[in-house]
Amino acid sequence: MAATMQKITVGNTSRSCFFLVMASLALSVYFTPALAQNLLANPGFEDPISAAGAPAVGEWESGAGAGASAANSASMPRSGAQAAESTITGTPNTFAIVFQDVPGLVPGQDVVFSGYHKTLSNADGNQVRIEWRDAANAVEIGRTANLTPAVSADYTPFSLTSTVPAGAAVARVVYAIQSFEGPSSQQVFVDDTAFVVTDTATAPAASWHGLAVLVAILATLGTFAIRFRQRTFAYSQA
Ligand SMILES: [Ca+2]
Repeated sequence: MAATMQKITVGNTSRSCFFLVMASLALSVYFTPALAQNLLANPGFEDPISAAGAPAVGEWESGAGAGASAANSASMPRSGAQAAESTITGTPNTFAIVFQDVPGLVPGQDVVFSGYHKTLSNADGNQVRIEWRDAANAVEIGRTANLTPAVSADYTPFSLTSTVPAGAAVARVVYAIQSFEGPSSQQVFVDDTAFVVTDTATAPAASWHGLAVLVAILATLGTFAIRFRQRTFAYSQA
């Protein structure tokens, strides 16, 4: 009889604690997804790049001046079936650009815009930058300096780290090529891009995550403590 009672009690306790642990893990997962999640749509350019113009939330947009182009290309993908291809054909003072708007950001957040690029030309007029825009995506707050990473005949990574400035809520990530310093021919491919928040200035998200982990640990410790005490009690009654 005593053994039966003990089994039922431990079973109920185990289920309760198991529930607590799973709930805590769920909380932990729930409050974590904004971290290190790629916030770009169509990061590998497998879907069409739009030419409709800004805004560009949830899609890549392209633009180009005379003698230049930017569009999907199936000739040199790093992964999948397509990449973005930007070209300038022997033309001075022109450009080609692809860009995408990432909304919902908070000033103070550290972010990274990254991807892979390669070229079939010797010219190096590429520019990587983030243009910061207000919450209405109507006004540019400021922009990062242009990153001009070396681009070679094989795909190599590029990465731009920055912090969301005061007043900004949208990051317009830009990969451009240009020939403002004279006529040139350029052919550059971009693939496998990402925009991630690497930490957060929003204390609630960080503290909720920490709290969820703490609850999970305490629930697990509680499970062992309760089961140990009940088994000790059962043995003492035997
Ligand atoms: Ca691709």
